Amino acid sequence: MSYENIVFEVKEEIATITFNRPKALNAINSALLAELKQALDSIEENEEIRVVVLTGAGDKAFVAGADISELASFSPLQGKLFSQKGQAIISRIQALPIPAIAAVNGYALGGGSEIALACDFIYASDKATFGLPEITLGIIPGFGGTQRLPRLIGANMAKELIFTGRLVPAPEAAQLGMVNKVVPAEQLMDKVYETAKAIAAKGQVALRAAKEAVNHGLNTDLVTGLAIEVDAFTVCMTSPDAKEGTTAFMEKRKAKFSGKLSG
Ligand code: DAK
Repeated sequence: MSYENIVFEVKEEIATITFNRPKALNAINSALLAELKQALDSIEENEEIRVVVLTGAGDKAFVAGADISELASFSPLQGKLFSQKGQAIISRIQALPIPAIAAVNGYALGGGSEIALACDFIYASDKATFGLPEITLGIIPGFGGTQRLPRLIGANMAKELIFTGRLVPAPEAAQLGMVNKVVPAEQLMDKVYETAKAIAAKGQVALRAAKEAVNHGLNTDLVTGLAIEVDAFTVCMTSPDAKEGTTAFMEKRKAKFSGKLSG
């Protein structure tokens, strides 16, 4: 499949998905969703890819939400299909076995914030703006915003933002705990790739186990979560990377992980 609404690149074990409809501030339409699904399929099928970065084309927007002109033209059933597809595809970002980093370079509004929230963490440029303004359109966030935002920043703050639709500049989003790091716009991608490379160099079994343990644990009580951690830890102990990591420490050298899922 060729891509027209996103750019999909893989370089040095890091995949980058760039939302690419700059004339519409990278708004999400059905065609973009289909291409995002295709890119996620390619990532899941390629064990060489260790980290995925999501960002937006141009210097103005990450993603300015669902494409309002397309939304306005939908029949109820088309709207339902768009919503089902959108939720499923965006949830797949969170469910990817490898880490996903959002590099938010501008407006991340509505579905754009929701895509960023489905990533494992967010770095933002100092020019970025977040927000769930759906309420001003007479709708509510429909791509996971009512669920992921309160889990990240707490119910009361999330409710205030969802009820008012207020836009939040990146430094405030960082204070709220939505964003891990805010950097000058021109340094954003360098900082993101620096972190992506550091993560990609780690043992692949441990990385996947860590992501799964955190994600599954958040959906359950502490006792069950701790049991999930035990299982994930056990999986790590079966991997050659665990042997290499501990041996390297004893030998006072840097670990050389295999980068493989099996021995
Ligand atoms: N959709 C379509 N086009 C958009 C767009 C969007 N979301 N955002 C911007 N554009 C287009 C503008 O129409 C304009 O196009 P031209 O007029 O040049 O042809 C171009 O991008 C540049 O935008 P502006 O001229 O407006 O640029 P400004 O700098 O003045 O303003 C802005 C930037 C981001 C503040 C403004 O464009 C804006 O407010 N955009 C809309 C943001 C928004 O409300 N986003 C939330 C969309 S609602 C669902 C699940 C999920 C969703 C819905 C349903 N189901 C479960 C059913 C999700 C909903 C949303 O995301």
